[in-house]
Amino acid sequence: MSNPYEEGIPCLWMRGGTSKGGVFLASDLPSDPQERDALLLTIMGSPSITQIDGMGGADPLTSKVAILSPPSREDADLDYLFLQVFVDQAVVSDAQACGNILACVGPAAIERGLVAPQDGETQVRIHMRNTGEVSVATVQTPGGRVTYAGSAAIDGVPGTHAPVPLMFTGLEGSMSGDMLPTGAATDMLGGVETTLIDYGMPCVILAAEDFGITGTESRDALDQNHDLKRRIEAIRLQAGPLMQLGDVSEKSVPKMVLVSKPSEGGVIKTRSFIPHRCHASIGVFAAITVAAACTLTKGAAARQAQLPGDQSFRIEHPSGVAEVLLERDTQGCITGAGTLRTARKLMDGRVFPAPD
Ligand code: NQM
Repeated sequence: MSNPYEEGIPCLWMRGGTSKGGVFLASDLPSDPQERDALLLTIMGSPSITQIDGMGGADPLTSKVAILSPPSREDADLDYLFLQVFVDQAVVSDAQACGNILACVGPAAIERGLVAPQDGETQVRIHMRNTGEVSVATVQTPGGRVTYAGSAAIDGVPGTHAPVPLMFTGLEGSMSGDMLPTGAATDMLGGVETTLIDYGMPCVILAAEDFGITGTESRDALDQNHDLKRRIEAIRLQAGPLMQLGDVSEKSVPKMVLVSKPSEGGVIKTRSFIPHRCHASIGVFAAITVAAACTLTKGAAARQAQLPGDQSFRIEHPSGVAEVLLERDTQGCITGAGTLRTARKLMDGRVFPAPD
């Protein structure tokens, strides 16, 4: 029987926020998840640290996939499934969301005819299948066409582009059931104080100083610090089951976030491991979760945070600052969150899996 994918698979290659990946329609991919994942591994060129035989960029941030399909619930315009294609392991994981790739989902849904554009701006309600929430993205559509040009800038991406504001509600316990899955703001793991928290992304918050570092080190320096990475991974493997995530040895969650005092006018400084490489900036949901951790009464984030007088939480990271908006009620409980991202269409064509 001939290979149905021999002629290539329709695909958009897009940047969303500070990440990059392939955007597919579910109807263009195998419906069997195992068959689909095997195909995506060959498209990205995984497993291989260089991903030389595929589209992946040899970095978890550029080895990502979004799969779009018609909505499975009435309060959404489409479904979005995020898949992390591991670079050096034959693993494709749906066990996390991605708020950066989410930024290109609204524009891609309009480009692919899943959502009708308005003249001016188009609000796209995106059901994030990984975690179950609906996010609202606002896409610039002057004259009923998506535009990627604009004056919005985000740290970690050169130049300016059209803004894509993203708003969220109901992020508490996105994968862990509760915002504080152990019921406590702090737990001792591996001999250090940790905060196990999930407000959009399961994260383990750690004080950089507890690992003998300042928290201002570069991504490369931290990636070379094998002793640090071993200690962090041992804590991560213990945290997984405590966060209702099961055995996380082959999962990309929880993310491990080292925090220290801010030095660039932000709320807190971060260095995050996602989970085995240090992030060049910080994930969207990880930044929102760190902001939530800053509002707790205990823990390394709360202790070192310089809380803002308004809703704007600026989270410092290795390439600048991520802006997070946290809405809180009069009791201080978080009721919603948001962030500003940009996106860009890089390629619209057909991608070819490895020949049989
Ligand atoms: O936390 C990287 C990214 C992400 C995920 C990661 C993300 C998020 O920067 O919402 O965006 O944590 O694996 O794309």
